[in-house]
Parts: sequence; structure tokens; C-alpha cells
Amino acid sequence: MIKIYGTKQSRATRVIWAALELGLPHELIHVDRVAGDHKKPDFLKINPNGRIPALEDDGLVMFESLAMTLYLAKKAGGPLAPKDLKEDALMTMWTLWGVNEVEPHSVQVLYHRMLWPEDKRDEKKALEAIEILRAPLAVLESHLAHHDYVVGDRFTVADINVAAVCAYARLAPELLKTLPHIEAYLNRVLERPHQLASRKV
Ligand SMILES: N[C@@H](CCC(=O)N[C@@H](CS)C(=O)NCC(=O)O)C(=O)O
Repeated sequence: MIKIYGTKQSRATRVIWAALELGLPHELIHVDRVAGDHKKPDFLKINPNGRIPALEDDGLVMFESLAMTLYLAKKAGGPLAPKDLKEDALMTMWTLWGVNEVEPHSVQVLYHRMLWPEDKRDEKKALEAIEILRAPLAVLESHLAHHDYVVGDRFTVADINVAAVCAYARLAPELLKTLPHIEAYLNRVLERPHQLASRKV
């Protein structure tokens, strides 16, 4: 049984979402961040970075949520997985693009508009992040003007990864209203029943 360590209010939801879409039996092992369990020796043996999620499967131990979703898709095979080396390359490309170009900034929008307590939020930081996001998101916007999904014109693990990092940008409606293809794509992909189930407590 695949073990996913984390919570349904963390990046573990991407991995749970992928496992659900792929029909892979899995178990969520709750790591209580409030109690600091992710920094305790037992968990650090699984992820020495002291972050969630982590994944264990048949002797394989992983950190990095989006590497986990790619692994699960290739393990399960089928339409969500790359069908050949070129699709694999493109799915890796979009995943790394998301992690490098989008997530560091989209997460700032999340922190400063929702996640952090009000006295720690800084709207100026959210607005700076929104300005930085305009360039990478323009790339995705022009791609989605001609494609319903990022790779292979079907829903794949690359959409799980791209939508997961772009999801926080929904907290910037002033940005999304200028990117109609991304807005429609996120509505479509993030409303999938397995995505919603991955976040249900
Ligand atoms: N790049 C990592 C980021 C993991 C990460 O930052 N997880 C957050 C929760 S969503 C965490 O564990 N934060 C606690 C901390 O950094 O102390 C991944 O995608 O798995």
C-alpha cells in the first residue's frame, strides 16, 4: 500500500489527487504540523527536509510532491501517464516550469491573501508576486488558447502538477481576469471530483 505522509491542507493533496485519479490504493498518514511532527526524528528519517508530503511505496521513499505525482502516473500507466519519451519530456518540462516559474510567486499570493494570520500578511508582497506571475502565466495562456490540456490534448499528470501550482493564483482575480484560458482551465481541472475529494477532511 502506498503511504502518503501529510495532511489534506498541504501539498500532500496533489499526491492524493493523483492517486485517486489513477485508482491507486493509498493510505494518508497524518503528520501534525501544529505539533511539529514534521521536524521530529521519526519523520526526518523519511524526509530529512522536514517537510510534507513524503511518500513510501515498496521500499521507495520520496520527497517533492510533484516528483511523487509523476512517479505514481508512470507506475499506474494509462492515459494520465506519458505514452512515450517525448510526452515524458514535456510533462517533466511543464512540471519544472511550474515549480520554478510559478509556485515561488503564487505561494506568496496564498500566504499574503489567505494563509497567514492577518497581522503577518502584506498586500504589497502579494501585489509584487502578481506582477512577477504575469510573464510565466502569459506563456501558459497562449498554450491553452490552442490546447485544452498542457500535454497530449488529454488530462494528464502534467495538468495535476500545473494546476496545483497555479491554483493559488485564483486568489488574485485581478490577474486571472486577464487570462481567460487559464481561468477556464483551472475551473475545469480543479473542479474534478478527485481533486475536490483530495481536500475533503
Ligand atoms: N517542494 C516541496 C515543498 C514542501 C513544503 O514546503 N511543504 C510544506 C507544507 S505544504 C511544509 O512542510 N512546510 C513546513 C515547513 O517548511 O516547515 C514539495 O512540493 O513537496
